[in-house]
Amino acid sequence: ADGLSGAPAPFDKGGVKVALISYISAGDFFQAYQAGAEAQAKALAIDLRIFPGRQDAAEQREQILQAINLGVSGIVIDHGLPESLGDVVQQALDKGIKVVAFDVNLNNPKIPQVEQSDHELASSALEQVVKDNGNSFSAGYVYVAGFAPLDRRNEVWDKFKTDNKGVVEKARFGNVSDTTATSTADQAKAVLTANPDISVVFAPYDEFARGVKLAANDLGIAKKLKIYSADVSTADIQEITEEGSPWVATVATNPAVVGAVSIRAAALEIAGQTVPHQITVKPTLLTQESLRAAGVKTIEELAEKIPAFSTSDAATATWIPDKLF
Ligand code: SR1
Repeated sequence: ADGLSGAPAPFDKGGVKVALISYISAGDFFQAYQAGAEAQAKALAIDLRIFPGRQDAAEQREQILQAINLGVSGIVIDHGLPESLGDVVQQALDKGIKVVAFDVNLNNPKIPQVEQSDHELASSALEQVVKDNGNSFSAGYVYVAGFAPLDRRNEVWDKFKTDNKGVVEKARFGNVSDTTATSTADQAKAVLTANPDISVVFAPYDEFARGVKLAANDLGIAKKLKIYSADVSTADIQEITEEGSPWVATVATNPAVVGAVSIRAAALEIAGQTVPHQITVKPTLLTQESLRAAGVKTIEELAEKIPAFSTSDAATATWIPDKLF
């Protein structure tokens, strides 16, 4: 295998095997995250082995054991349920394999944790909610417990309600599966029909927001609803900016950048270089108004206008190529 000139061992020789083991593969966010990881791995001459996620904890455990048997030098774990991963991850660490976690709290000082600053993400979205709606309204909230980023965003939502007594959460719903958007749409239809006074929905995952928008359009109530989310993709930009869309703001990173950062963290660990325990990729507020005004139609166009969407200074080193998009 060809190595990377000027890189430390083992990257100077090439052929370093790294596994990317995801809990979820469906949806724009996870596809873009994987694409970013692949691009960064290619730039580092890493032999990246991708294990697709099917929201199956037992399968994810099995995949970690398979990666150990493949003789990988590093494993990136993208989401998952911490309670089902601890022992197999420990087996990897015991074999000298470096592990990086994205959005799953593995609570181990040897494992760098990558996240998108979820508290800041949720706070920024809720600041926009108040700007647009004041602090007295009936809300719907989309949440599924057990996913680290959603749990962190939920901490902010809970505090927001405590601080703003005029905000009444009328209904809480949500579903994470391989059909998150359509299943959430079915739930949202029932919720919005039963609670016609809901004027704001906080849906901090783009698949949730897409589901709520679908329901609002089907019910013909898009005009009287405002949806606030996390995440962005080319398809999301289209849905946010289209005429009459109730999806009015999102707070997001470029998931491809987050995927690249995760691989860089693993590479630094494998090379024996310092990696901070907490690695954060900061999100940016994107309102419907700002996207329309900028005439942005794709995530690539966003990356041209906002530097944080093309690269991050997290987990970099002079020997690591980081201009990928
Ligand atoms: C089910 S968890 C979904 C979230 O994971 C990533 O953090 C994305 O931002 C997405 O919102």
